[in-house]
Amino acid sequence: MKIERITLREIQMKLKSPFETSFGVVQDRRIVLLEVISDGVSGWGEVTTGETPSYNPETTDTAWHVISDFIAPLVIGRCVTSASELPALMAHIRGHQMAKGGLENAIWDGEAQLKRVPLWKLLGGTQDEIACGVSLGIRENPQALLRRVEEELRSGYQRIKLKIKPGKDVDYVAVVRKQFPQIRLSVDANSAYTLENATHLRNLDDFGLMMIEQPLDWDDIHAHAKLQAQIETPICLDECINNARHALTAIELQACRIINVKLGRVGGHTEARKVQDLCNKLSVPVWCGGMLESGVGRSHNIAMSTLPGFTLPGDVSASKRYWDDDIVEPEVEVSARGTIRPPQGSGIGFTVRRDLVERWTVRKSSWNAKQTAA
Ligand code: OSB
Ligand code: MG
Repeated sequence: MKIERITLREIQMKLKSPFETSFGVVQDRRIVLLEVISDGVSGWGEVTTGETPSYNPETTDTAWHVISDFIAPLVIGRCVTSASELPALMAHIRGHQMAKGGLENAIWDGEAQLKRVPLWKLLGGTQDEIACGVSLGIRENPQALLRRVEEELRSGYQRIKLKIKPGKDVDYVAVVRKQFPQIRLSVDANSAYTLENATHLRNLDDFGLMMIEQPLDWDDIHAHAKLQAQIETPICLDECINNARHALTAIELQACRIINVKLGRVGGHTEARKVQDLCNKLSVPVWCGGMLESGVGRSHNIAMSTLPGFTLPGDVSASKRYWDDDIVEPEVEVSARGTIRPPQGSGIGFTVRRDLVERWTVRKSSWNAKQTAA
């Protein structure tokens, strides 16, 4: 495959309602999309950075900079036999996994189309129906949260994840658990606590949670090992795991019992596949996390979720939970039993709505391979 053209753009999309986590509130998304033409075929990828460096160090603007100044000039005009060669090509660029992942995933989409297979099958996916959960932002009070939980359960979602932070944790979980003793329930702290809070966090052990996600510092695997030894609730790492080596470290140190895989955070499908493969071999369940993606990122998440290690419901939910209009056709829909069937069409299996993408684009940049004699 020759990488013939790269188009980088930023689009702005407004979430239907503000989403609050322990690190802040977001409603106006600034999403970076990549379209890569390989051998005449167009593939799409999404850079899953936040607008601010509060979840991890990357942002919309750092991704724009790194792709414009380093990644696009490096890969334009290159010939590769598979998208899986991209990580090695970009290895001397340290970090910036989300920027790299957006590009690599666009090439995966193109590769699958050239091979006329669905991306999920090209990746080695085996599940033709994936289980979906939802992530609920922090609310003003437990009653408001309860109303949201009821709504999502009525839609069929198989697992409810509550965002928590100090002062809005145990009481909120208690109210939800009392009303719904049987549901699969988990919490996500996005690094809002320290080891000194271990005694407080132990109160969560009363609620039969599936997991507590990333309670401690975003880059501190060691501290999570210390906490896991003091609480019964399984720890799931999100922010801490940027590659398969980190996953191995965390598992061997017993810092977690579950891992959340995000395509952007680990740098694309190639590394995500390694993480799930390692975890599968070591019997550590994984699930697909979300980053409030548009339909493009969501479609890649669906493909990844079909891999054999993804045994727990992911944060992969319907387009209509986030957007009035999504940029893919058909929109991502979730069945009444809380599942998504990956599409049968080639590539990501969703069509990008170019009219909407164009309308919402606020900046755009392109690179073209030099013409070479055939
Ligand atoms: O920690 O999983 C997280 C959103 C933005 C940043 C971090 C996280 C999240 C979510 C939302 O939990 C997942 C989604 O519905 O896309
Ligand atoms: Mg998380």
